[in-house]
Amino acid sequence: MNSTPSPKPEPADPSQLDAAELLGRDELEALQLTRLRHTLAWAYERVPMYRRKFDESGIHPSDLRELADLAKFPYTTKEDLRREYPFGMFAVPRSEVVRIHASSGTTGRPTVVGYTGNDIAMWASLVARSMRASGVRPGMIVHNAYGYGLFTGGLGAHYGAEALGTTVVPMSGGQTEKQVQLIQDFEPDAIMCTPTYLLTIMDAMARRGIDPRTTSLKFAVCGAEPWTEEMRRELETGMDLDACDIYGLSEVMGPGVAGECVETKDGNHIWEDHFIPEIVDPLDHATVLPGGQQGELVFTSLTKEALPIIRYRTGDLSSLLPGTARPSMRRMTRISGRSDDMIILRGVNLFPSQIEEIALRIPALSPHFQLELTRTGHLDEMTIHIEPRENTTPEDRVAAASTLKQQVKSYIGSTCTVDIAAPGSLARSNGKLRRVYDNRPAEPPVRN
Ligand code: DLL
Repeated sequence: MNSTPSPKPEPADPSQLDAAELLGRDELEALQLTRLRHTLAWAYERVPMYRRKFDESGIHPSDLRELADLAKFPYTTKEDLRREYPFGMFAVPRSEVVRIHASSGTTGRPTVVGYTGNDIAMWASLVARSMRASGVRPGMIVHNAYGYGLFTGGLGAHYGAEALGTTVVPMSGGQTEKQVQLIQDFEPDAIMCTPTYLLTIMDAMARRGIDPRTTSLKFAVCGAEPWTEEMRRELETGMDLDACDIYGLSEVMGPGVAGECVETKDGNHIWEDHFIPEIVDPLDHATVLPGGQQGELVFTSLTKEALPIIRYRTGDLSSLLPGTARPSMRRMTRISGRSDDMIILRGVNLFPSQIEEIALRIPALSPHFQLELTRTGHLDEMTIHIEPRENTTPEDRVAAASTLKQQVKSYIGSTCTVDIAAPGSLARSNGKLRRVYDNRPAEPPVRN
């Protein structure tokens, strides 16, 4: 059990890294070009949708001479995948597909993805790589609280944990009391779950009289939803562990497209030996933006067999930065939000993560909040329902509400109402937390 603060986390020994993590940028790009040529041809020859789209754009896989030529190929969207529901995107006979996953698909058909045995092995190796970067080592016990099932989180993390050589506890999401019990009993070194679910577990421990800083947990590998540096601090100090980010999406593979290094904690390194990232203008999609600029992340797979994905528009807003702990692999900045999660309030664009960032800097406020959007007449309104920290006085809470309102106005430019909710009254996360409740009528207001 930890009783003193953890020492500074150690980077992985270079001898334990995958060979590709140590390549120079030129060698990496040469590998990317070879793999990209193969993938474009593979997709064109085997998936009618790609053949049609390439032909319509007047482009052929043989037109790829250098990596920059990728920008001449058409994008793939979620709509393309939905149209091919269920198995039209597969580049191998269905009998060679060993696993199916699907997105939750809150609206419309879900998107279905498939994997060959090689795809599963590649995916497991990249989740293992991400976990190792985040401090997890062979021989550790890993408590996996990502949901098992069609969601890629549970099984993706599970296979990665096995590939790394850890002992995995396949807990899945939910049953929070049982999670707390098993963490007490099995003494895992690491936990994998969404950041908001880790918060739920942390609170459940405290409710049971367990100091969350005294458990065996030393590392958390959190992803699947946006979170902020403020949330990282909340989890790390509240549980005395190192929390790193992990990114991915089912259409591109699942968790492990990119992972964060524990020694630098400066954003996810994209595993560029398997995926090429681009940032494009989220409005016109025509322009590929240079390094450092914020836009929509687009990914191309380089080694996938069952579902090669070419220039997939993720809807996630980020920017690309040079590598640090893995110098040849670029990093992506934290996802500020998905383009479709963006709230447009009286002409101002905002993301729930911006509210998280501001609220968590106010000592009397907890990380438990929801955003409710309503419309009165022609005016959109946002109410932030947020729980206070325990042991705060009614005066602290009133003052915190007014600070939050002021700071949302000055940092984001939106006027809002703040409702200090009763402690424990807001829905808790079981996985990906829903932050926004949009109760505005479907029709946009008439503009003068
Ligand atoms: O959420 C895969 C995953 C599982 C990633 C476990 C990490 C850990 P989907 O359900 O297809 O796949 O959702 C993908 O989730 O496009 C992002 O909007 C969001 N997302 C995933 N990871 C992060 C992250 C999984 N680290 C969608 N930060 C993506 C912010 C994330 N958003």
